[in-house]
Amino acid sequence: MERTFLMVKPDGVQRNLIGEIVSRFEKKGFQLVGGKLMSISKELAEEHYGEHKERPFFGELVDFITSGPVFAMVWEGENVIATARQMMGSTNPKDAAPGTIRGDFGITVGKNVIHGSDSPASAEREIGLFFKEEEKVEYKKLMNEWIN
Ligand code: RTP
Ligand code: MG
Repeated sequence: MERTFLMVKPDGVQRNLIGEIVSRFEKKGFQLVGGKLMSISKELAEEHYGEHKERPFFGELVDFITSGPVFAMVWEGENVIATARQMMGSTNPKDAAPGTIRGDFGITVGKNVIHGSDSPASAEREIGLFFKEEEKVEYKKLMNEWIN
């Protein structure tokens, strides 16, 4: 089953949006496999956002993501990578549709509430960066027979 890495960013944690965000993915029918409140080191931030190293906003991005705790998660389900990106909305909240997380809760591109892996390769890389094997929990959700 497909898995993705999602993270409530420091602005989302400070604004008490962890529960709201977890709830959206739960209600959709995806399954939580791992989750933890954590601080991100500068080294982990630079590695995680390595693809943006040459961009002018890289320094700000690293400063922001290390500015306070984040809630890191692994979610599982059919097409969870692409569907989670749709549920998050466009990177810039000004372009994000109402009903999406960024559309409903974000205002500026720098503080856009949530991160989500953008491809299967990113998901595998990011899950490996943030979660140890023993931090991921295998369990059968009995309710899933109503979804799948
Ligand atoms: P994320 O990686 O955080 O899930 O966001 P994303 O895929 O939707 O967007 P991405 O292109 O990967 O950009 C990563 C984060 O960098 C910040 N950003 N700032 N100032 C700017 O023009 C700018 N562009 C991007 C955003 O916070 C974005 O989430
Ligand atoms: Mg990205």
